[in-house]
Order: sequence, then structure tokens, then C-alpha cells
Amino acid sequence: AHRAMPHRLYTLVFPMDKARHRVLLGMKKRGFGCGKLNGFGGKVEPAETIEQGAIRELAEESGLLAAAVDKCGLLLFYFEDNPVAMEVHVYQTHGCGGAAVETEEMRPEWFAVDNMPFDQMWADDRYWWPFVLSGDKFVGRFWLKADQVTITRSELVRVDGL
Ligand code: 6OG
Repeated sequence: AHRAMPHRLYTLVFPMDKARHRVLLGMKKRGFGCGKLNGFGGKVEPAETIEQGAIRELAEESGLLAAAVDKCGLLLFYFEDNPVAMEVHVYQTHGCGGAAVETEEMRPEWFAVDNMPFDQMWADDRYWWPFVLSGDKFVGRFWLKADQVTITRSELVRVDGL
């Protein structure tokens, strides 16, 4: 019998400056993805929409206040040691209020959008980041080994809407 794999919902937000030349990344200081640079996000809570969760996690982890976030893509991650798939909703936002501050979870740093530190990011990011820059919506699926580095299979397509 075919059984659907359970998914858990996450958000991932990339805040850009007004001109969209630079993006704020955070060095994750603890927990999942520790030691990697990434956008800001986390688990969506039951009582909130995915976009509310994205805005909340951005504020909690970076200090930046976004009035709204723009959907970029949908990523599904299958780790060989995790029976629950990660369903990650990717957003960008620009011209946020507030100021980036270091938190217990993240150390923030600005990078040029066309010179990303992919060697310090998750291995999949280099494949879909060009879609974020071009504005093309995307859906990607990546299968990773438990080492959190090795991609054993991947699919990535542009989609008309999300
Ligand atoms: P917390 O455990 O911090 O939520 N995340 C990934 N981000 C990228 N760029 N690539 C991946 O490749 C990722 N896997 C997970 C989603 C985890 C945060 O990490 C993101 C969430 O923002 C495998 O609550």
C-alpha cells in the first residue's frame, strides 16, 4: 500500500536591502544547521499562517520587522535519517524596519546577492538561489544523506505560480 510521507512546515526568509543588492544571512549558532549561513526561519506554529510564521521567525532571529514577505519557492527536503520530510516555504522581503541584531540563534551579516557564501551554506542553496534573484518561482526536492552535506538526488523546476 502507498502511504504518503508526513511533512513538517518550515519558513525561510531572505531579507534584502531596498536596492536588492545585498541580503542578510545569519550564522546559525545552535540546533539544526548549526555552523551554516542561512536565511531566517523555523517551524510554523499551529495557530498561524505560513506567512505569519515567516514574519515572526524573521523578527525573533534577526530583529528585522517585515510588513509582508514575497513568496519565492517551495523546497522539500528528505533526509535519509528522518522519516518526516521538511516542507520549507521560501520568501524574500526588502526594505525591512528595525535593525539586524545578533540573537541567541543567529549572528547576522550582509552579503552581495551575486556573491553568495555558498561554501558556508546548505549544499542545495547554490542550485535554487538563481531563481530567487531572477524572480522565477520554483519548486525543488532534495534528498540528503545524514551527513547533511551529500545530495543523493534532486529535482528543481520553475513554476508559474505558488
Ligand atoms: P529550525 O530548526 O531553526 O528550522 N532549512 C534549510 N535551509 C536551507 N537553505 N537548506 C536546507 O537544506 C535546509 N533545511 C532546513 C528551514 C530550520 C530552518 O532551517 C531551514 C528553517 O528555516 C537541507 O526551527
